[in-house]
Amino acid sequence: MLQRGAFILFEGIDRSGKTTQCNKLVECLQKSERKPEHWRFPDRSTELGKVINNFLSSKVELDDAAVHLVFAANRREKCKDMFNKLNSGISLVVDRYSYSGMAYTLAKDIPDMDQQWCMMPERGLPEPDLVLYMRVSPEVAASRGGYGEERYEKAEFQKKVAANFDMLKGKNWVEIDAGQPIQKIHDEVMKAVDDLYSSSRLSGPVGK
Ligand code: DGP
Ligand code: NA
Ligand code: NA
Repeated sequence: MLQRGAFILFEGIDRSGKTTQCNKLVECLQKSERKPEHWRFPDRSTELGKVINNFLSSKVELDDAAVHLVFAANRREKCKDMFNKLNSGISLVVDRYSYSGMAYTLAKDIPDMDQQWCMMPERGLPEPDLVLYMRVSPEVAASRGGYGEERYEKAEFQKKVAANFDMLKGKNWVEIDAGQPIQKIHDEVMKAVDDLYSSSRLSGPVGK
C-alpha cells in the first residue's frame, strides 16, 4: 500500500531561518522522490490572506480577536486540500501553522483570549507528524539583517513569542539550534525527517 505523505512543520520566531530550511528540505525530498510540496501560512494568496497581508503590513487595523480568527480561517480554508494531498502520498513541508497562531496571539496578553480560546478555531485541522522548532535567541534573530517593517517584528514581542513556543512544545516536536550554520541545521533536520519516514507514524491516518 502507498505510504501516506508526511506533514512536516517548521515553527519559530521571525528570522529563525525557517524559510531557508524549508527550501533545502524540499529540494532533498524531491531527490528522494517523496513528492514534497512547500506550503506556508499565512497563505497570502487567498482573499483572507490578502486581509492578513494588509494587517501585517499595517495598511489596516483589525480587532485582535478577529485577526486571530482570520489567521485560523486561512488555515481552515486549506484544510481539505491538505488532507487530500497527504492521503494521496504527497508530503507537505509547511512554514508556520497553528502553533504560530497561538504563540503570536498569546504574546499580546489580552484578557479572555487564553490558551483554550486560542486553540478552539484550530480544532479539526490536520496535525503535523513532525514539528521542527527552530530555536534561536530573539537577539540573534534581530541581528539577522534587522527586522523588516512587518507588525510583529519587534524584539520585545518576539521574546514573548519565543517563550510561548517553549510553553506549547508537545509531542512530535524536535528542537533545533537555529543559531548554527545553515548546513549543520539542515543535517539535523534531515535526521529528524529520516527518523519520521522510517517510523510507523505514517502508517496511521493523518492526525487531527
Ligand atoms: P511570515 O510570513 O512567516 O513572516 O509570517 C508572517 C507574520 O505573521 C509573522 O510575524 C508571524 C505571524 N503569524 C503567523 N501565523 C499567525 C497566526 O496564526 N496568528 C498571528 N497572530 N500571527 C501569525
Ligand atoms: Na516575518
Ligand atoms: Na519566514
